[in-house]
Amino acid sequence: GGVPQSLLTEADGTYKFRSNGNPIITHKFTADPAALVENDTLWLFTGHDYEGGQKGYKMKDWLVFSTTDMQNWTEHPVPMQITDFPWATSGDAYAGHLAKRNGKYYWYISTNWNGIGVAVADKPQGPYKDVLGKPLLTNEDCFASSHAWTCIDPAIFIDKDDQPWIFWGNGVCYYAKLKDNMIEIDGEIKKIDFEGFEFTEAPWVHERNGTYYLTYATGFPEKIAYAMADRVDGPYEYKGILNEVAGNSNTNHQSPIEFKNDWYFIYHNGSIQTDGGSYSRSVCIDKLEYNADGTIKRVQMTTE
Ligand code: FUB
Repeated sequence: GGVPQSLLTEADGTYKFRSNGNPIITHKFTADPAALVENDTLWLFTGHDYEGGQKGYKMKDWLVFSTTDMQNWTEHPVPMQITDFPWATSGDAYAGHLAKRNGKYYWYISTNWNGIGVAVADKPQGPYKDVLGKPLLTNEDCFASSHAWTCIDPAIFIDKDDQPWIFWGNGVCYYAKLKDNMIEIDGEIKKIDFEGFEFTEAPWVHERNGTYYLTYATGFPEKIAYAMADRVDGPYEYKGILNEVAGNSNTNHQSPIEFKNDWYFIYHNGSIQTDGGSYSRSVCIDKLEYNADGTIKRVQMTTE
């Protein structure tokens, strides 16, 4: 394969491209999408699989893209690298999530073994700086410290009362309150549990019309499932599968988001993989549609 890694052509270091269906980005491999909407712009933060025989999730940096119409995209200069977190000695840039609070942008990131960190910036496109100089959460912070892979995949949700929450996990889904400063855990770390909950990783919480939705990866190869609740901390009720990527990617990591009165389901698949297989992923976007009772329709994927 010959996907160029650097096509940054504009004087300001950005690269403009148009997406023609899925995957929306074809000049790089991208994974683990996390979207943030601000005014008329959708910001898309992703992980970055490498071209050329990457084996395992060996990712060195994260990427940031923006669009106002879901077709014309700007890629911004690389906003953050795993080496910006010197304590992340395992050196793998795993899934992250963006949150805006008090005029600042907080990027919660995970690393393969060293836990979850948080970086801050004044603008969505960065540059981002490690705030704590150490992890916000480590495997030891989780109850099942014997399960070494618990501490990945942060997801932030700021509730209507302004309370920020963090969800994360692998195998077990943890959650806790964040303090208003966004960089300290407030109180107890708890676990999500409900009938039919088979949690692999990639939690994401969103709210619509007073209903809270927890979407997450289940099984392996992964499908995205969802559950509904009346409160952010549950109890959640399992509601079913939203999508599965057919055979070309073991992982599947979703970001459901409302933008300009439509809901979108952003995820990744392995549809343009070359020699990387499951380790050469690409972000895709399809519509997310709700039924009248608030349940979500299975996502109609426009490309496999
Ligand atoms: O990209 C590395 C890991 O694979 C993520 O943290 C998981 O969600 C899965 O997509």
